Amino acid sequence: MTEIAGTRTGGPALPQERRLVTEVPGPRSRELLARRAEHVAAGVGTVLPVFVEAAGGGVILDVDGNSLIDLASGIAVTGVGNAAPEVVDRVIEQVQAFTHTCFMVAPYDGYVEVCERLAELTPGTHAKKSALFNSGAEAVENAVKIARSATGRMAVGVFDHAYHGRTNLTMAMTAKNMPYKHRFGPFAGEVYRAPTSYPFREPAPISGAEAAGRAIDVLDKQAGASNLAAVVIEPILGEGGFVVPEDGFLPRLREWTEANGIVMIADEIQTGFCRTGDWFACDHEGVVPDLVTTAKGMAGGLPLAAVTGRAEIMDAVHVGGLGGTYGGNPVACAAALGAIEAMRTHDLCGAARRLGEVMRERLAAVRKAHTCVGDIRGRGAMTAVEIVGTDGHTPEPVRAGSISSYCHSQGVVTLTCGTYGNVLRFLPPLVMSTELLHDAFDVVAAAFDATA
Ligand code: PLZ
Repeated sequence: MTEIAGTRTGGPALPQERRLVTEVPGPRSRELLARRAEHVAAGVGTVLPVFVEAAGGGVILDVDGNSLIDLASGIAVTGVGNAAPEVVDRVIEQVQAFTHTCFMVAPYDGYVEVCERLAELTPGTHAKKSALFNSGAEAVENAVKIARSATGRMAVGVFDHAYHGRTNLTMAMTAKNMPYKHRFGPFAGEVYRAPTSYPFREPAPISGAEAAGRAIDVLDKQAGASNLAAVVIEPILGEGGFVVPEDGFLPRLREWTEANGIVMIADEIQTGFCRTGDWFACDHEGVVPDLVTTAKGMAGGLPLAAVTGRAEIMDAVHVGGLGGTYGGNPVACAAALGAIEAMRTHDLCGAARRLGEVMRERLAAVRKAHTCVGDIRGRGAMTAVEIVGTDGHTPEPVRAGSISSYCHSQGVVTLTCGTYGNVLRFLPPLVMSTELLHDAFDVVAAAFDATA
């Protein structure tokens, strides 16, 4: 594929550096922002004020020639790096062969191969099957459909601070009103919400098993264990603030769901595919859910999502009950196979752990000078810092926003999250060098000083 390699404009060959040649946003980005304002619906928000020309490895090149360090990965998607060669080569090969037949009309092997990989990589050694979809929200909806069909029950248990998507059912499952649900109701019924384990915000220390007991009590009282088709949980909260539950929380929930015939669905859409330093966040405590939802990191930037789980649960649905025109599109499947190959050959789980250590070390140094650092948390390359007031507790979303905006102006792409909007989260591509990450964190550290 040398002739194709010669025409590459993005990917890891882009100089891996932060380089500002104009103010951010520059004149060309400003022009495009004006066109965007005229033609794109206002409800679609954007974090970064620059338009993209190319991206690769750990940088994003904007239309004014600025090279920004990417600490977002398109919200935990391009873990393998933007335009990763393994992804690009397979996509080109596939797109030249055929772009679409619809797997429900005429099948192709890429779909089956992705399902094989998912069976190998997701937690547990039991017989598994998968179904492929286009987005995370669609995967979560389908996981619930499958659990309902398999159990003949209707109720769904979810947690405080959860994020599961923007469709009607997944809005109901998502905890936060603004911006996800505001004025969009009525929402789907039979969704019951339980407290999670949020170590930093517990009024008093509570063990993981106790926090699980507290959740189980709510679900049992409000829905009734025998009415629950599924309990859906993000093993580490994503949009909700990168909250890592106390050890023992997930295992206790697993025990209870198993004992009560409730399908445990792990939403690994943000945590999956090496991000946390394991293939999946559930691996950390050896928890084996019945179903796992995946998307984001799986396909190196192409839209692909999956539900993977126990063969007998997956097969409970009648033939024709699952599908969609584009689900498991051949180009997206080719991208996933390339991305998974890249994760394996470059040991991106190991890379995620190393990047995480650097980030936590740098944030610990920031904490010494800034009392607004309430909590540093996460796992692997899914790391965050919660920003609080002088009382060490009150959420400070404005300060978090200013720190993030300062980073953008200096050429570092950062994101915020959290129920209170006061969490800065860092999701670098897993292929980023530690040198580049250090450069990015020099800016992050300066942002704390500049906004103090
Ligand atoms: N489940 C755990 O993190 C997507 C949302 C960005 P889709 N998170 C990013 C936004 O503001 O829309 C997500 C997730 C978890 C489900 C989803 C939904 O995945 O591919 O965005 O539908």
